[in-house]
Amino acid sequence: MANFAELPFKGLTPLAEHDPVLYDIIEREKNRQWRGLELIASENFTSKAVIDCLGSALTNKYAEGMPGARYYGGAEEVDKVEVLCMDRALQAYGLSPDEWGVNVQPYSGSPANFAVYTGLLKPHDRIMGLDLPSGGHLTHGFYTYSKKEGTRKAVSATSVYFESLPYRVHPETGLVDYDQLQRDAGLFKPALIVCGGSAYSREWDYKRFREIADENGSLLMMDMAHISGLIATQEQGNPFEYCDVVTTTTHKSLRGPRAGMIFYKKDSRDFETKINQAVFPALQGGPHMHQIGGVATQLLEVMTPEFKAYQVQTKKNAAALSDKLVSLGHSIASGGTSNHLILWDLKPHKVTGSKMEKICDACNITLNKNCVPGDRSAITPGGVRIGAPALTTRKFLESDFEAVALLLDRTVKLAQEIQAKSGPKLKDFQAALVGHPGVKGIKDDVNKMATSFPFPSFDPAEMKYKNISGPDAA
Ligand code: DSN
Repeated sequence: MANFAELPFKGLTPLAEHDPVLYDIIEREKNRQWRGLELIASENFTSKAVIDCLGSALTNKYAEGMPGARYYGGAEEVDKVEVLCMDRALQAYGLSPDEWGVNVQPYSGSPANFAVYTGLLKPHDRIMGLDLPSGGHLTHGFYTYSKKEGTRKAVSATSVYFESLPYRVHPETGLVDYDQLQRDAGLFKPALIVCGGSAYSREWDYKRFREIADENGSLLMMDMAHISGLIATQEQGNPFEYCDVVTTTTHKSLRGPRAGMIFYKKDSRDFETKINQAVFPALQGGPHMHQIGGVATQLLEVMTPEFKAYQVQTKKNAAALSDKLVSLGHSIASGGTSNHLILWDLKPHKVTGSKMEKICDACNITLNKNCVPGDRSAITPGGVRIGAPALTTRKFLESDFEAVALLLDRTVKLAQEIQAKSGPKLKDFQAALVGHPGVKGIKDDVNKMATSFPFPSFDPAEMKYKNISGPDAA
């Protein structure tokens, strides 16, 4: 065995030297992000400042508890980080510390939502949230039916530990069916109604939600994860006027690191104690202080005029993409968008969302299959979800998004052509994409376009892989 005392100290060895295998994968990932068109509505490219926090000494520190009341010593500096983050979070959303409090410790959005349910509800209390195929999130309560077992299957812990009944979007308008929600809530009497979703391109009628909640003695929670950047800059309606609790992730339109936050109303119901104790010790251990540092520094950026301009441009870009697709004869759910994303209904083209996702991936365009209003099966979604936040961060403007629409139009036509030969099976379709000259043509154009735009987080000039097709290109 080596003599420990004589061994060299290796703690300052850079990753490239310490672990060339992992370093190489990260460099490939950087190249992938730079050379492609990132259209996943929930993703974004964060700043170098945020990345600096994530790779900082803050990751070394345990700090269970709240600032000033930790279970570990040596927390004086991380206390300052968390207090700064909490102060900036309230400021960024224009909230008075007398009326609202915030917990910035959730590791991400799902733990944040579950902490609210754990803190404010009893096991098996009733929840109503937007159905997953209507654009809701798993954590808003979702059941599916298992054909194999012949039973209802609770997919997320929300429906394992609580009873949930979904509300839906109207199959024709694509808008939340508030009348159905009102009728069903009157019967179901939920303890909590959740608004917000992952694939909804229109405004939320918070006033109507509040009325329905009040008719049934329900709490009202908004999960603003997707639109938290738009809300901070008043580019979407204000949920804080009507809701009891507002949760969010911090890495979507807010453009911070991956983390979560819970805002709660301060009043006689003492949500503060209940939510803080649900986060820790009920559900989580030590907060990830490097993430909290990253959120704090992102919130500083959120309060700048530049960030407001970014959100305005994100909306313009999503609208430009939608309008161009419509002008090319495509069908967009609800006829367009009021926020950062669109839902493209591919059923008229007889191409499934899964096939479109696969062919786009092969062309270095990243988006995801998604249910669209009117879909009969959630297993084979009839469309794709497309978002503007990430490419807007890279300085894409409306004309650039129109060019993206043309690339998507070419891609769906190519999908139809390939499917006509491969047949309907996804496996055969995917096999036909490999080495296809049409795919290569689109990919080359995508790479040329994407690499002509700047990139935050890291300097492309310093990447190991700079060939625009990427090291793994066919
Ligand atoms: N997975 C996220 C999304 O894509 O919308 C939600 O958590």
